[in-house]
Amino acid sequence: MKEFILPELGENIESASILKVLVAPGDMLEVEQAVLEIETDKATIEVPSTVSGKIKDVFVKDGGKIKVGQVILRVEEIEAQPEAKTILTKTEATKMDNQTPSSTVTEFKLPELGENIESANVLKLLVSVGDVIQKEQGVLEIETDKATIEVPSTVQGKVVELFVKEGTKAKVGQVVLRVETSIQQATEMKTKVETAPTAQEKKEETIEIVRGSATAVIIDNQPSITLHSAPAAPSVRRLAREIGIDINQVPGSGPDGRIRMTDVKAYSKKLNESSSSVSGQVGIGFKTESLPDFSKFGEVERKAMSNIRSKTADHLSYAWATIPHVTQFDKADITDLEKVRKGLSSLPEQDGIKLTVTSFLLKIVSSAVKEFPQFNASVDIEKKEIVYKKYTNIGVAVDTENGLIVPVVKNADQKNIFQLTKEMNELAEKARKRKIGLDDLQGGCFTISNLGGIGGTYFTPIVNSPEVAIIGVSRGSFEPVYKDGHFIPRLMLPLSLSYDHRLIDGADAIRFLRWIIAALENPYKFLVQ
Ligand code: CAO
Repeated sequence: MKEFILPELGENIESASILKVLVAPGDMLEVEQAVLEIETDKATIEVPSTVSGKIKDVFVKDGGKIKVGQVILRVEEIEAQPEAKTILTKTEATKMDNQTPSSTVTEFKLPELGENIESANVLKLLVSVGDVIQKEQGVLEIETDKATIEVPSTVQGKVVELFVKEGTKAKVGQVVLRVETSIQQATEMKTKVETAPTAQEKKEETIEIVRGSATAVIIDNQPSITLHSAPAAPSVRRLAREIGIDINQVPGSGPDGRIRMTDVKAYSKKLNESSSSVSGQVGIGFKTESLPDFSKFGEVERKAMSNIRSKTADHLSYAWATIPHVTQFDKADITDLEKVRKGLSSLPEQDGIKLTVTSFLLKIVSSAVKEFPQFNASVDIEKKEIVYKKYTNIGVAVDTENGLIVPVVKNADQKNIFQLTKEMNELAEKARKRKIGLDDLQGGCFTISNLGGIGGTYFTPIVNSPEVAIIGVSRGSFEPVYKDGHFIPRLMLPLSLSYDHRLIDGADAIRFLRWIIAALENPYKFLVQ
């Protein structure tokens, strides 16, 4: 009999509420199978088992409380655990021979691949008949209309039949392969023991017994299987896979080195931080390609990156790799705004403060993010929460000799257009003179990047993470606009809104952009509101 207790859940977490018990006495339990759904102060978690066998007793109930270290269930072990080292002595092996070999055959079917995806092309088979596979091991490489995916197995054991071929189509729900589970493998190993292998044969057996990601070792006449698979729950493996991290490289902080969600994130962060080092890793787990020897093609000069450049590179790589970006383009007719701008800029009482398109955008955007709160938010993917900000701090990208800097105009919604312009100019000046303080660069909610003073038609700005949207402004120019049966010259301003599609839908993005455009096109109406 083996007991399974509630493992450590994280720092300062001693207990949890049980939302659902996912198993019952009599069930066959496998390692990694979820047994409980629990809720702590911080998250809702599925607790995966570290034991396998037939469940004899379950000691917890839905709706109850459970403490770390408390016994959840008891199992009767009937087969070797995949993560444990199984050593069969000759006597044990012979004993098994006298029993009817009870092997279980399990089918693995092509799982759901996403909405409206019913089938996929099989690009590559990653396993063969005879291989011993583990859960989460990639068994197929397939291609759908949307992506190329490696399909991980949900079963473990020895592959006895394969039902798909490379270059053919496979349907969702179709049986891909059948596996026979561990007793069968053990029986096979026993046969090898009895034939008393020579040193050379032992070596060959090592390869033959287990292929794939598992390795086999022979200790004297006792073969044993050591499955070198990183111990981690499927959800943790999935996260690692999604962000391009090799789970086997992640150090586990849980009991027996079990890898937790937090370990994968910490490892990813570490990789990210060391991305500028020579380790060959950049961003979140992406390998860089090594550079050619440029001097073969002509003269070159190498210069160290400035601190700003290296920080910008890290920050933008992170934002680009983690935020699913969409950019929406549109144009605003700023012919009337240009008149207002020139008129207001010449007001003597305004102390020579010259208004620009950026001034108007600062004012308008500060109001727009209040009308559309999802644009003044951040995504906390770890906690599956959205953080809505009740303050309005707007960042303005400033081009400096040392690189791009984004100072933040604080509480922009509470300031008039002249105050905003004055503050923006002071911040830009400080940034250019390298006098900007950390405080001026923090706490931004939304960013404006105006390249129009320099030129350009449209561009695709990168969202300034952890913000969720950024507006890019290109050069305003006169264009013929068809109105009342005639083409008339109008000053048109191209706008590019990039947004985080995890939080913002396309329809909301265009509504937000149209709101800004309406304000730019009706400056009097907007300013007197
Ligand atoms: N279309 C047409 N004209 C524009 C314009 C646009 N989109 N934006 C500015 N202008 C005009 C201004 O109205 C001003 O014209 P006048 O001299 O006739 O009044 C002139 O260009 C110069 O403006 P400016 O750039 O000095 O002032 P600004 O307030 O518009 O911008 C700032 C301030 C700090 C945003 C700007 O100086 C700057 O650094 N822009 C670059 C931002 C950047 O690098 N973004 C890239 C980020 S991603 O790599």
